[in-house]
Amino acid sequence: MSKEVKSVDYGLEKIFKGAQDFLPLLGTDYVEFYVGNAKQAAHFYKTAFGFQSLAYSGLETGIRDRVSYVLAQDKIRLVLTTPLNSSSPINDHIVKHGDGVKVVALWVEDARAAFEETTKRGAKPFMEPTLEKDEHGEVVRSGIYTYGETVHMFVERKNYNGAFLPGYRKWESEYNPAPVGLKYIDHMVGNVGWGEMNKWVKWYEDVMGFVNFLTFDDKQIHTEYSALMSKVMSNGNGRIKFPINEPAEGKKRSQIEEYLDFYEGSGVQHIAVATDDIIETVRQLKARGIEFLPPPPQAYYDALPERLGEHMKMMKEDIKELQKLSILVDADEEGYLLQIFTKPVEDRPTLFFEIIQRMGAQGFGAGNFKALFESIEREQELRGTLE
Ligand code: TYF
Ligand code: FE
Repeated sequence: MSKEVKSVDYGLEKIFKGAQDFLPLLGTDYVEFYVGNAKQAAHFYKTAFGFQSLAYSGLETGIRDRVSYVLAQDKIRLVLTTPLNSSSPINDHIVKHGDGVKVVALWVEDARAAFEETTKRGAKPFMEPTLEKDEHGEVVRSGIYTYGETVHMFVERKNYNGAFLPGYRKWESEYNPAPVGLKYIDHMVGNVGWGEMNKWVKWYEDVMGFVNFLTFDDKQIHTEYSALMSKVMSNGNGRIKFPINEPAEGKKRSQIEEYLDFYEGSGVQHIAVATDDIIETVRQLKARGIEFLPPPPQAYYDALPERLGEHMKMMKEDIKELQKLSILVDADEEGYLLQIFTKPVEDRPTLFFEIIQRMGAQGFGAGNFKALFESIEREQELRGTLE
């Protein structure tokens, strides 16, 4: 759906040229969550995150075993799916992982070729290429497994002009809370098990043709207590960015270990969504009950002018305003970025959201890692999961 997101042109082309073009990706098509109660989850994403009702599938549309609600905000589409009986395999996913992301769907020109090219390179199939059609046109989908039980679907929308996919009907609702300014998915991060990061880096290189364009080792990403490693994978046009984290040895239990324990395996850790106006977006989200990580200490904001140097002059935002909302700031050669992280949005300390506003910078906020991870550790302490 992120058709209008321009490919990055900040000197990264050279790196992206290393990517292979056997799997051209047009953007993120949708993200599907398996949840215990999709009706209530949909209400939450509408009320608190400002998503709009888009499409529905379930008993009323002839689907007997599951219900799916589709929500949209600008280019972002979320699908919330719940099983309608105990024999659905969706239950097994929920029993093991709790509510979480099952599908990261990618928009392609050719879903059959995407399936062939990736399975030929070793991907484990999830769904053979399947043509779906209704009075609004045709869609071809196929799917492969990535880390854990997570899946990449490939979605080829021929000339489809229905609400979402064949089998769905338009969802008209009288309850339509205003959007909060979320625009598109900037990146989605996976947590994988001990020592598995490089295996999945290689998988994205070999199977998907991605390149590793940023690496953070445990020397860069650590606090007094814990550490992690992270490698950012990107496709050739820079529209799809998948950082992959693995835990590293530290004195106490890291947030990545906490995730792996509670998700009972590898999975999607956070979804970063972009806004053009983070101050207004975060104000709205807070007013609607979204909880963010505790603020960094005063010293973090005191040190900003020195850390940002020249970039301070470019900044349109008032630091006091950012501090009031606990928004974090980082900068690199290309510009700066503003970001903030929610607490987990499930009862298990697993999936959370990042809100990000890029003002040129194409990094991931490495300058914030320490403050961010210390905030997370304060939360872990309250949960008794830091040890
Ligand atoms: O996506 C990123 O890399 C940043 C920072 O557990 C980050 O959002 C990295 C690891 C992590 C939480 C945030
Ligand atoms: Fe992130």
